[in-house]
Amino acid sequence: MAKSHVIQNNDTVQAGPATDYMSFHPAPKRPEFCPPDGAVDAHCHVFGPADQFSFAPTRKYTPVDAPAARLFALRDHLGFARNVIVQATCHGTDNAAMLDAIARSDGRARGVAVIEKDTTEAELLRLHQGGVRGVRFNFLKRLVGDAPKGDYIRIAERAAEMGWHIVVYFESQELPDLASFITALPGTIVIDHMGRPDASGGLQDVGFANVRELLDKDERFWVKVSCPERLTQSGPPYGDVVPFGRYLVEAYPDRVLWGTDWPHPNMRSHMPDDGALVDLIPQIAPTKELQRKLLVDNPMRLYWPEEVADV
Ligand code: 0GY
Repeated sequence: MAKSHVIQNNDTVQAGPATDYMSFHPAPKRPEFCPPDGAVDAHCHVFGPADQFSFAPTRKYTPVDAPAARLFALRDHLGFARNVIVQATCHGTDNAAMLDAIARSDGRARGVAVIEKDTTEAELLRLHQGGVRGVRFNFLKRLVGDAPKGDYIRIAERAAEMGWHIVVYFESQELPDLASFITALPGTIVIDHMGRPDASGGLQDVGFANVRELLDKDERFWVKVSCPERLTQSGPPYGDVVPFGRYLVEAYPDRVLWGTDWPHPNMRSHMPDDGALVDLIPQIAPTKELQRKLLVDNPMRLYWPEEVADV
C-alpha cells in the first residue's frame, strides 16, 4: 500500500506537501461537452498560495498551492461561467484565501465557509459581503478527527440567521449514526459527493439507499453529483459511478449541483483530467433541460438568488 501523505491525528503536520502529494492535472483536455451559458462549477477549492495564505496548524494534509488565477483559468478552459469555492479543512476556519479569490472573480464566485461557533456578528457580515452563502460541516475523521457536533448546532443556528445553507460531507456508512443529527439542522442542507456511496455495490448499495431516503423524506436536502474520481473502483472513465449521478439527477432534478472538486485534494490513486469530468455531464444529465437545471438553475437559486428572475 502506498504511504499515506495524510497526517494522522496526533502526528506533527508537515510544513509543505508530502513528496507523494498529487498536484492537479497540469493540462486538462478541452471538453467536447459544451456547458450551457452561465454554467456553475459548484464545488472547487483554492489553496494558498502558502506564502500569502498560510495553512491551518490543525490541518491533516498540506496541499500544493492552487491559487485563484489557476481556478479561473480552468473555469474558462472548461466553458464554465462561475465557481462556488468551498473552504477546505487545510485552511481551517481562516477563510481568507477563499474570500480573496471571490474578490478577484468579478462577481463570478461565491463561497462556502468554515466558521467557529463564536464567530462575531461583524465577521459573519463580512463573510456575507465577501460572497459566502453557506457553511460546511465535515464529518470525515481523516480530515477533522471528531466532528464538533455541539459547535455545529450553534453554527447552524447562526448560518440560518444569515440565510445561508449548510453543506455536509460524510461517508455513507456513517449516515445511520448521523441522520438524526443532520435532519435536525435548520434550512437547506447540501450533501457533498453523493454522500460517498460504495460504488462497488452498484445502485443497490445500502449507503446510497440511505442517502436517497434522506432526499425522499425531506425536500430541504440537495446533493452534489460530484467526485466520480473518489468513488470509482474501476478508474477513469468512471463508468461504475455514472449511474449514481444519473439516478440522482433524474430523481431530484431541482436539488442537484455539479462540481469539479478541483484541485482534487488528497487524491492518491490518480489525478482526474477536469475536461474528462466535464465530458461525463451528458451521461449523468442526458437532456438539455436536466443539464440546465444541474449547471445553471439550481446553483443560481442557491448562490445568486438575487439574479434569478421572478417568473
Ligand atoms: C473535497 C474532498 C476532500 C477534502 C476536503 O475539506 C477538505 O479538506 O473536503 C477529501 O479529502 O475527500 O471535497 O475536496
